[in-house]
Amino acid sequence: MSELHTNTTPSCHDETKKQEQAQEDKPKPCCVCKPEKEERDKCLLFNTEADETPASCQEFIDKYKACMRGYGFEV
Ligand SMILES: [Cu+2]
Repeated sequence: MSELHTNTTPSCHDETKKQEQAQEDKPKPCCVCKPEKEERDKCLLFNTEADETPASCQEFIDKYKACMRGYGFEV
């Protein structure tokens, strides 16, 4: 099991726990980069007036993407 999970909320993806154990070396996207994701989501939440991505949020988006890529996820 991933140590990344010890700091996360328990409801993250309980129903997929068995699958996760089968691929321990690849964490779930919802288990990683949580602070980055939170910042990004917060930013987007407060900038909903435009359809396109607010430029002020781009740095958070990039940070999140870079983090996810570090775990092998393409965002
Ligand atoms: Cu998770």
